[in-house]
Amino acid sequence: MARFNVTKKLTSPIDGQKPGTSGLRKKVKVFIQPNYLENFVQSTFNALTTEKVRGATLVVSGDGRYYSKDAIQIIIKMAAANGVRRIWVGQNGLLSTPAVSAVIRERVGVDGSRASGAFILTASHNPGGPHEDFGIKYNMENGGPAPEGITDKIYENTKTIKEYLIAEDLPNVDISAIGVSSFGGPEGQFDVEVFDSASDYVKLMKSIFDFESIRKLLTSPKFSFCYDALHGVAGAYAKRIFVEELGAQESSLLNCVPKEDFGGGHPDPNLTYAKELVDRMGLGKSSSGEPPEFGAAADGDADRNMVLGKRFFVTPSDSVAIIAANAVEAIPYFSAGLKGVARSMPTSAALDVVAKNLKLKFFEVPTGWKFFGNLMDAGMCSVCGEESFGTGSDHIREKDGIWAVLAWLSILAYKNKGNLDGGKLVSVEDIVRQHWATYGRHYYTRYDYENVDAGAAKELMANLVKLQSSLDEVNGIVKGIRSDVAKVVHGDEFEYKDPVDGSISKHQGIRYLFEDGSRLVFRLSGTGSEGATIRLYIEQYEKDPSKTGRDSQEALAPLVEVALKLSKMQEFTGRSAPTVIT
Ligand code: VG1
Ligand code: CO
Repeated sequence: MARFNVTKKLTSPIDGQKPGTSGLRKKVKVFIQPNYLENFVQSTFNALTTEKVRGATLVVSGDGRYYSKDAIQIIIKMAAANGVRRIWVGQNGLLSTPAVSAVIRERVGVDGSRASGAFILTASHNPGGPHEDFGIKYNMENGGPAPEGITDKIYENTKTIKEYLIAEDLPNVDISAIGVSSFGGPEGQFDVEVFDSASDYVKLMKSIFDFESIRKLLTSPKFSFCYDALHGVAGAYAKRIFVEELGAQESSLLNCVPKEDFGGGHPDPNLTYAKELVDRMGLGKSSSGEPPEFGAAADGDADRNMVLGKRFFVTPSDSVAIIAANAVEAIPYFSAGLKGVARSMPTSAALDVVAKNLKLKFFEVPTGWKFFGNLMDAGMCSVCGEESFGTGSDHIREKDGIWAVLAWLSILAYKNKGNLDGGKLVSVEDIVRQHWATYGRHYYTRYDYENVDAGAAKELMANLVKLQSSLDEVNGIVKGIRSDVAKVVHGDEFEYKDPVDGSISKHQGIRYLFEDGSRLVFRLSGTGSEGATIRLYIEQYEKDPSKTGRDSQEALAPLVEVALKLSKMQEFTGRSAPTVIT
């Protein structure tokens, strides 16, 4: 057994290591600076405290983006030096974010051990490669992202750090081969176990869904399917689940080979960046041929999903509402009923209407998955989602891109039980339109202004907060912009008190609520790595079934105009149009 020693290295604080909505994300050139990663990792160990770190089993893996392999070796050496007993690594360093969560919660090591936390190496939907982004976040023993109490402590530690521990002479571990490598340190044995990235996750999915009924759907000549992993880590799971387990054609997988730079693309599953899929589904400018019945895409770390029908886009806010409305009938895991549902604040109120009709507990939390975890741990929430293409359930503590696709396939399989041998297929579009007819429709759009000057973005936000001190003034301005929109009845900055632990999160987005249920929300992104990104969320509720079929940009045009003029978007940012519209 190779032996290693522990070295104490002197270091000094590096600015800007505050974790955002989901971990620390920076350009690769920032991350590879001397001590940058080391400072953050040691600050995390220190925040967790020595008692929790010594003897622990921790997972280290990610979406496989550029710099991951080096980062994994550094974290292994630091973990060994900090007294960690075991490190688990997905083969080749690959684990999707939902798979990490599943591994923490479900996996038993070859020696019977269980993991109590994880470093996830990903910048999620941000591009990868030597000139793009790297990221790291820490997940806790429940499988979910570290709560603000911990991320705040990590950040404080990064501001005062003086030294870190590392086993410099520990040889690099071969993470391409499954198996256990053991080493001897000053305090005893240290193991690195490399395991198959997909099998625990696949097992979990099989325990949630009726694979047999999904297989019938996917292999029916009446149905056709397409999945785009955008060269993210989802590809490793898509092949195993959709092709090997469920019988989909190999040709239905697009971009399913994980790449360090995501093939040069932006691994963000939306109508702008998932271009190939969007074209295939008949929604692009260069679309040709008959589109498949169902299409979906994932982001870099496979926690996001975009669901499309033939020439039809399902908004993520509608998607979570539709999954919640159908879960009990269509998904065996939920057959005993839902414990409750939750959405992030900027997500449309489509889920609220379902909760009300089905008499389910309902929660509105700030943006970021970490806020759902407490509700789930307390048994208060089964299904939750965000407008940003994140959907999931209490099977793990992260959003789950492939789970969402399996949920949709389950609903389609359920609705088409009698139709596969004869009769007309109930399509994705049919399901969504039927949902609108029952519950009403929430017209919804999001405008993103990426890489705006950070000072200008702050001023724009401050101005919107200032305006809220007088609703009369706001209404005067609004009426001057458009006389056909409803009155603003409330304006605030969203604040959340966690019903489980009582912790309070402030400044979670600026809201303008209108008399007819419409909403304007303004937030600054917490996941960008350059400048600031302003997000503007616009929503309007339509209950009249005869009016739920309009084009959403057209239906929302008056509110969009109000939002842009009220916020003086162009004046502050110099932008006449957003970077992305979803
Ligand atoms: C964005 C989304 C948010 C999501 C977060 C992490 O955050 O808006 O809903 O939870 O990304 O998703 P922000 O602060 O940029 O708006 V992922 O897939 O990037 O981990
Ligand atoms: Co992601």
